[in-house]
Amino acid sequence: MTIDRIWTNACLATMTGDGLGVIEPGAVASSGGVIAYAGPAAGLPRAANAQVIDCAGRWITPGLIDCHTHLVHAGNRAHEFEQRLAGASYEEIARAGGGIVSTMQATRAASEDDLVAQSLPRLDALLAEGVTTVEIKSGYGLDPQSERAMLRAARRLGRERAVTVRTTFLGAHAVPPEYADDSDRYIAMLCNDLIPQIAAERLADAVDGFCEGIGFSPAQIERVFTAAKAAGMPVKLHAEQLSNLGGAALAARFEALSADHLEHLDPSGVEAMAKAGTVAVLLPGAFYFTRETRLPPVGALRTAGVPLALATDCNPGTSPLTSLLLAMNMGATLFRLTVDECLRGVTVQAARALGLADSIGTLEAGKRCDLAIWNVAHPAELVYRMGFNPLHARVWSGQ
Ligand code: DI6
Ligand code: FE
Repeated sequence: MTIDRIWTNACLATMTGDGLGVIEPGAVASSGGVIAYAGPAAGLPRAANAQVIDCAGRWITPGLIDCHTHLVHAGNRAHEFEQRLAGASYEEIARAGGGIVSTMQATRAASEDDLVAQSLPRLDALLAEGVTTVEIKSGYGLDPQSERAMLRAARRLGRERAVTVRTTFLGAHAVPPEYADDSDRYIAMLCNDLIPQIAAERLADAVDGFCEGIGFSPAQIERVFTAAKAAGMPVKLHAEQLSNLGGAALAARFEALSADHLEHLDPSGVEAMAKAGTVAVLLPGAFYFTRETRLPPVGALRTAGVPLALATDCNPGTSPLTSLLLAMNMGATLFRLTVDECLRGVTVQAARALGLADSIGTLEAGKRCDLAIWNVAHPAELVYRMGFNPLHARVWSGQ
């Protein structure tokens, strides 16, 4: 193993163990894009020909991971934002044909090139804050051709930038107008045709759904999950965002990677998630933007030992947010997460939520060398500030 790069004179927040895993002074060495060493500076292996980067006392964290986004879509919904400011509710707008369906129309009308072009600025905003892995969902095409175009656009984003993209098929996001009077027939199309096809084309790494009164019932989601599992794909779920339909417990029964939102989660859902090891992905941007007042049961999740992740939920309707740093600040301020929980929520726990805990999320030998190097005196500053970006440098796969 030849060490090719070394970062010295740094403070490390490795995210190993229960907390931040602080090592001061620390150093990181990479070999072929993988971490060869992350630990006390004194233990750094010798490497005669390595490039040495002096971090001048800066902090290094694992590259940040945004584990729940809908960042590929066309258009925006600023007009619905204005309607909501005038008193309309999100559900009213959705039931009147706006909401997800209005973004669907814009997304269907866009070419794949358009989708990439419109989504790149959102991706770039995340990368500028040290994100090295991002999950991107489909769910605004809602027909076979447009859903696949969204997933291909997402994969292309991962080739256009130095970032890992994980794609998620969210065909069960909303009922498209063609199936308005027969959502079961839409679900049958997803299960029988589209999921097997997407699996065969390797377009998605996981399957998600929207389990909600304005989305799909638990019975319908169960069919989607059964088809996903049959096609060899892990599942996750938008659960208990607007109401309690028992979605998180259903997800846990299918060994879901994560259940996301969870404002209306009840104790039995918490227990089911804890037993299954399903990660709770909290989305404070959506909570803030929809002016939700019901808090997810953070204390109960914490007590039960459910891993807590944080993400932007970047989407045009309920969370037009492209800052994972601000999501951390909101996680602390709105949801009362600790600084350690916020930082672990966008690194080690977000990696778990994507099923990538073996390869990213901590600074440890053997993990991919994805780093964020920060101009801060203490990691708490990353959670504390609002709208300030202290990123010094971003390293993806050792580069
Ligand atoms: N929950 C959300 O918050 C987003 N999707 C979902 O299932 C909202 C999507 C939108 O309004 O466009
Ligand atoms: Fe979402």
